[in-house]
Amino acid sequence: MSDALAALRARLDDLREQARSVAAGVDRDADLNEGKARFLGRKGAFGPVMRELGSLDRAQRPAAGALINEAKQAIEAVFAEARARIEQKALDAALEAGRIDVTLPGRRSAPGATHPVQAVLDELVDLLVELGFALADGPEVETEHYNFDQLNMPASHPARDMQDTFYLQGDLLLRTQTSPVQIRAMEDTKPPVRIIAPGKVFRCDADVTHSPTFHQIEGLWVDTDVTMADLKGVLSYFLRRLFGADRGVRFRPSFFPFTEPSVEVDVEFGDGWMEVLGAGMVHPRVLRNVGFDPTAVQGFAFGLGVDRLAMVRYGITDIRYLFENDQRFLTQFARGR
Ligand code: FA5
Repeated sequence: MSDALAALRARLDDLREQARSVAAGVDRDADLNEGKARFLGRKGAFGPVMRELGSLDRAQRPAAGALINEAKQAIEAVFAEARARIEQKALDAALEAGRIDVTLPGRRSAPGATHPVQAVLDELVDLLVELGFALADGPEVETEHYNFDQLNMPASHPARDMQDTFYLQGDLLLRTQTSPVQIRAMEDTKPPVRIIAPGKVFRCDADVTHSPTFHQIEGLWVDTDVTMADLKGVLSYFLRRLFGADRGVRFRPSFFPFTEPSVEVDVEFGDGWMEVLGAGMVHPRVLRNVGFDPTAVQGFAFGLGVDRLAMVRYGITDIRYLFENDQRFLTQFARGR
């Protein structure tokens, strides 16, 4: 080999050595690209080498060209290896960061549960449907006409004070009871009428047995020969099915403008009694208000306090537990706990 070629080889070997040490020192993509450009880029170290090729003897040029190509390829390989190393390192870091320890205990999702009020409501509705009552519905935002007037409580009637009312605009209000659904049902159907109407009602009321939003189920049965004995029979049967035969139940005379006679029903609870419903024989004036003839048809109606029945059912002593959404209270009703 001529001196010129030997010198070229030495120079190329030196470049390879330099490239190897540059490639070994980079660990970021950008540095790698910059390092590679220093050797193989347009203005890289091979530029001057190529220019020198022209000053060699023509006979030596092929051998020199081969040496240069070989060196270039070797340097390409050095940087390709460095790139693979950087990529592998990035992959390892990503895998490490996203590592899942399959031996850790799983995160348990808390199972939901039917709310005690909903559970009792469903149970009551099932029982009443079994007794032949059909479901009816009415709006929560009512008019004074349906919530009061048609139920024999005209504007001046003192009984309106029995239920502290949330009034809205005009003659609209939040219904204080499910009884307006009685009127709507009787307006829609000729006798016999036998419906129940579960739903939310609202009163400006709050203590251990009174909630501002609570639930009632209205019941109404109008036909040609419905009597007070039917009322007592249906309610007694219903309460026995709910609480068993041993639970004390008492009927007390009471007053509602839309029933005559009227009763309230208490069930034994703790050391005393819990009032759970109001009921009575539909007042003749109410029947007339919807176009029925009170000499031809009679009926009974009742309004169950669902939240109170839930309290008795589950031994809950303060109604506020039912709507405070305290998990410690609610999870007690989750099945399988
Ligand atoms: C009424 O609401 C009548 N509409 C019931 C009725 C219907 C009578 C049909 C005759 C014929 P009263 O205001 O008593 O009545 O309420 C009925 C039941 O709802 C009560 O016995 C009680 O169980 C429940 N209740 C009343 N106020 C509240 C309250 N603030 N929070 C929880 N439950 C209540």
